[in-house]
Amino acid sequence: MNDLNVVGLGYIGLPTALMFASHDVNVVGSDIDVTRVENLQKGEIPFDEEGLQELYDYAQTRKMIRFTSECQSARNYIVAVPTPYDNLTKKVDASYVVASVKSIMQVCPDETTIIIESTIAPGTIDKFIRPIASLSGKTIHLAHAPERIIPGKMIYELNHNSRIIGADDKETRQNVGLLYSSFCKGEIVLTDIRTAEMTKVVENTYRDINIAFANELAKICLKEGMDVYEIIRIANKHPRVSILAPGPGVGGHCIAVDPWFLVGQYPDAQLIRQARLVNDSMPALVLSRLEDIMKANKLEAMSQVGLYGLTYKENVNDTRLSPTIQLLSLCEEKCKSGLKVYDPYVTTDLVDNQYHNLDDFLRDVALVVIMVAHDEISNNIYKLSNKIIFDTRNICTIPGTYKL
Ligand code: SAJ
Repeated sequence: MNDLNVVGLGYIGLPTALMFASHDVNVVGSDIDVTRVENLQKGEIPFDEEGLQELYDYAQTRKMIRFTSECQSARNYIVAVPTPYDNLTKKVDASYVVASVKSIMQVCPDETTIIIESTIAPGTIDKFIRPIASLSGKTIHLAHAPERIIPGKMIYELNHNSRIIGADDKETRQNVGLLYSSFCKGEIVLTDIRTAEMTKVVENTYRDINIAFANELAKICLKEGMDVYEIIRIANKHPRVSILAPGPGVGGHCIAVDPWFLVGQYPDAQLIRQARLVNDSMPALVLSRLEDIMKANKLEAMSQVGLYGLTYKENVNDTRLSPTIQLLSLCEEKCKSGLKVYDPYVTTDLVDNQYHNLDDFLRDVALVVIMVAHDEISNNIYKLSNKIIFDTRNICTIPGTYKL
């Protein structure tokens, strides 16, 4: 029998499945997206991540992984599917997790263990998953092992980060801990399911609030004509102060999403809600500052402006909830168009007026807005010396550069 079926082969599921398969665990990776499965069978990886190709090649040569579009019988399951939030209620939308667990129930043997890795609000397993497991009539051991890996450093962090494992009883905790210790070199912390659920959401919420504080400081400093980066740099010399960096907004499907789970469930969580709103307001702030900079430089047409970067952060090709895309949709609402856009990591056409070469892009614009601090632009910053520059990431030291 297969040791493990990883359900959901996205940003988390795929590296996780490959990591287990590279450490002598017999893995089936399944995904309802048939094209993704066929591509993986052919050796095509759906996204770029340092070390992922090597991990894939290694797992394949060891013949420890195969890919299918349906769940298979296995001793253990890991569910790593998306958990968005409901736009209206802000509560977690657990429908993909629920659907995955229902599919697992069709094929799993008795005494199987189902580990949810997807980020979920506290109480989600009790409310949505436990009833499905109970109804099946099989003995199912439930666990929550939320991931903590950061895009751009996923493989390293999979190996080295500490892991939380929440389960009902000591035996399941230890068994799941043992499974993860096949590759995980970090500390494995065993706890109960609700604590694991809450801890994961709290970690991302902490970061969101810290970024919101930096963004709020940027707004205050802008009014006062002060340099927010210098203030944060000096404040961070205090032994107990560590403020993060302001930026054009918070993107990705983790930090911009998970705090909403808490707000949806606990509407009195004012600080968490406010932090989300501050971070969500940043693309609008960048646009209004851009309009001021254009006026000051007598630029009238948006077509003279280029946005550098489409991804949600540096050196990844992930564009989910990207601040640049949010800014572009704000422009459309105002009936403004013509903004030019370039990102070295986005090779398909995603938005209007998108370029695929840095030099072509720079040739056609007078003002460049640095939205993402990819290494490419840091290494070629000299190419901006004859441009008006609005740097939302604080990477450019050319005199006259506008900052947040
Ligand atoms: N950002 C800022 N200022 C900062 C740091 C980040 O504006 O000082 C912005 C980034 O540009 C980006 C967004 O925030 O748009 C989020 O990026 P990130 O690098 O902070 O985090 P993610 O979303 O890529 O990954 C986070 C990580 N969580 C924490 O650091 C607590 C990662 O460890 C989690 O595994 C991941 O969420 C997840 O999957 O939950």
